[in-house]
This record gives sequence, structure tokens and C-alpha cells, in this order.
Amino acid sequence: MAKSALITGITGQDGSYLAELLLDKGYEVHGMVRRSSSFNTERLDGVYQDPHTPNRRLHLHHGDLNDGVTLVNLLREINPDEVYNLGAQSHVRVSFDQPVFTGDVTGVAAMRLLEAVRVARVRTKVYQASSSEMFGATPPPQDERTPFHPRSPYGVAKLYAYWATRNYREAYDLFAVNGILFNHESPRRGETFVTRKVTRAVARIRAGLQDTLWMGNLDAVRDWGYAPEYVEGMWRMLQHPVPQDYVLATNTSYTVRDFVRMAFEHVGLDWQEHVEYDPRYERPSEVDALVGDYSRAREDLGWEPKVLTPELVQIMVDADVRLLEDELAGRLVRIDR
Ligand code: NDP
Ligand code: GDR
Repeated sequence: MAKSALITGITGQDGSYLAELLLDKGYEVHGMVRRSSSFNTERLDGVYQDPHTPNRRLHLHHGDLNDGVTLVNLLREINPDEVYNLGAQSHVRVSFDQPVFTGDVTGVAAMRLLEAVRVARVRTKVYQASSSEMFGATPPPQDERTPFHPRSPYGVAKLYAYWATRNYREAYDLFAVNGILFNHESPRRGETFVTRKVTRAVARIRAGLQDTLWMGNLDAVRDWGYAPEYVEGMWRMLQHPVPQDYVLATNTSYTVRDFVRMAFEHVGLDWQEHVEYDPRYERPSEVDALVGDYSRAREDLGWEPKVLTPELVQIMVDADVRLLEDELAGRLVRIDR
């Protein structure tokens, strides 16, 4: 029998890549989707199957992480082998504007899902999308034993979810693991995260549609990897015989300024002629440096990143240049075709 999985956050960057990976592996994939007044499944266009397609393996269900009854009902109905909890208010800057809401959906909702698994009495493995933001102020390199010191309501919420996952593993013998993932990006990255904001602006400046890019703190150091490789790591964590928490990262470091410079250089532009400072993009408390040591994932899961930040910059700039050219030509395209 084919394995089945339920993905929360399937419409997001990681959810869409994970859905593709699991479909490729022969899974029956179920995704929970929030009802929206406009279409929000664009990232799934490449794998979407009309409900009338015979033997289709991708099923979308309406639901919300803040609605525990629906979670129980979905789990009972699907009885999945694996659950991936990727749904979240995932923007760190926005979490300062909506701290309590972020606490609900990014933090408490993980407990709601774990409790739903328990009361629905389904035997499923659970993956929790934990984050390097939990390390916050603790200096790099960070690994699974590094003390946590979150610096945002988002980081605090993710820490609650992290401990909820560990607690359900210890208390109920549930196969529940935390993937502690460092920043990972792609052409499907949301447009307000720094990498995509930059690569999108580079495409527009190159095309003469925009002149200035307004940025916040350029000194922050991040460890940027490539999202399709990270979803493979999530899957491997659930195939390992022992439930354990793992860091996924590239163990390399670049500043936001480095990323900006590389992106402009890739299309022959000088970033200093276009980038201006706007304090609105600063955070009340910043995470200065994240660089992950992924040795445990390499040793236990055989997981290793291949695309490092300089290549990632090129992939993302090229994709945004193509996307803009297609938009200008009036062609209908997928965002990372
Ligand atoms: P995105 O922001 O791209 O996707 C978030 C997803 O969560 C979307 O599908 C969104 O739905 C969904 N969502 C938001 N609120 C709710 C809700 N109340 N109920 C159900 N679903 C909801 O995030 P990524 O794909 O980048 O990240 C996936 C997960 O991994 C997130 O939990 C994130 O915090 C975490 N993470 C991400 C890292 C990264 O670098 N990308 C690093 C470490 C952790 P909609 O489309 O309707 O908005
Ligand atoms: P981050 O990602 O906070 O690391 O969280 P983001 O891309 O938003 O910021 C990275 C760094 O860039 C600095 N920065 C700016 N950021 C944004 N968004 N916009 C700007 O204009 C700007 N200028 C400078 C930020 O201050 C920060 O230092 C991401 C999310 O995906 C989380 O969900 C995930 O958990 C972590 O990565 C790991």
C-alpha cells in the first residue's frame, strides 16, 4: 500500500516542494489549505490535480491550524503515516506586529496538532518545522546542543512548538521530531523575505521598472541553503529508525550585504547605486548571526547540502528575471518554471 502524508502549510514554499517530493516517492499526499478570497495554491500549480482526475494522489482539504476540531477530523479521515507541520506565521518582522497571533499559529498550534494526533488515536509520525531563530542571540556555530535564546515573538513561538514536540515524544512515545532548519530559499520564497525581495528587485531594476531598493540591516549573517534539498532532509528524519532532532544548514556564512552584492553583480549592476536604508525594515531585537553545524544529519541521515549561497543567488536572480520577462510578455507561467 502507498504511504500517505498530511502536510500543513502545503501552499507555502516548503510545503509545495515537499508535496512534489512525496508524490515522486509514490505517496498519497493530503494538504491542509486555508480558505482564502483569492487563489492561494499557485505554488502547487505544477502538481495540482483536478478532483475529477482518476486515481489522483494529491488531495487538498480546507482547514486551519487554529481549528482543533478540523485537525482531529482530518487525521481520523486520512489516517496518515506521516504528518508534516509546516504551517505558521513565518515572518520574523511581522511577528513583532502580531506577537499573540504568531504565538497561536506558530506555537500553540503545534501542541493542538500533537494533541489532535493523540486523541484521534492515529499511528503517525510527526515532523515539526523548528527554526534556527530559536538560537537567536547564541553565537554560531549552532547545533542540536546549542542553548536557545530567541529574539522575536516568532522565535519564542517556535520554541514552544519545539518543546511540545519533545514532550509528546517523551510522554506518549510518539515518533515526533524537530527539524531545526536554517534559512532556506528558492524561486518560490515569499516576496517579503530578504533573499526574494532582493532578487525580485534586481530583476525589476535591470528591466528599468524600479530604481531603488529599500533595505534594513545589511550586517546580519545568515546561512542560506536551497529549499528543495531541505525538504528531502525532512523526509529522511521520518525514515530514520529513531526519532531525533536534527539541524539542517550549509555551515557557511554570508552577510545580507554579501547577498545583495552577489545578486546585483550577477546581472552586471553595482548595488551601491541602487540600495538605500529604511529603518522600517529593522527589528526591535535582531538575530546577528546564524551558521549551522549539520554534522548529525550528515552522519545519521546521509544528508548534505549541494547548492551553497553563491549558486542559490544565481538560481533566484535568473528565475526572477525569467518570471518578469514572461509577465511583461503576458505569458502565463509557474513561478519557478
Ligand atoms: P511560508 O510562509 O512560505 O508558508 C507558511 C505556510 O503556512 C503557508 O502555506 C500558509 O498558508 C500556512 N499557514 C499560515 N497560517 C496558517 C494557519 N493558521 N493554518 C494553516 N496554515 C497556515 O513558510 P516556509 O514554507 O518558508 O516555511 C515552512 C515552515 O518552516 C514554517 O513553519 C516556517 O516557520 C518554518 N521554517 C522556515 C524556514 C525557512 O528558511 N524557509 C527555516 C526554518 C523554519 P497561506 O498560503 O494560506 O498563507
Ligand atoms: P529571517 O529571514 O528573519 O532570517 O527568518 P528574513 O529573510 O526576513 O531576514 C533575514 C535577515 O535580513 C535582514 N534584512 C531584511 N529582512 C527583510 N525581510 N526585509 C528587509 O528589507 C531586510 N533588510 C535586512 C533581517 O533583519 C534579517 O537579519 C527566516 C524565516 O523564513 C523564518 O520563518 C525562519 O524560521 C528563519 O528564516 C530561519
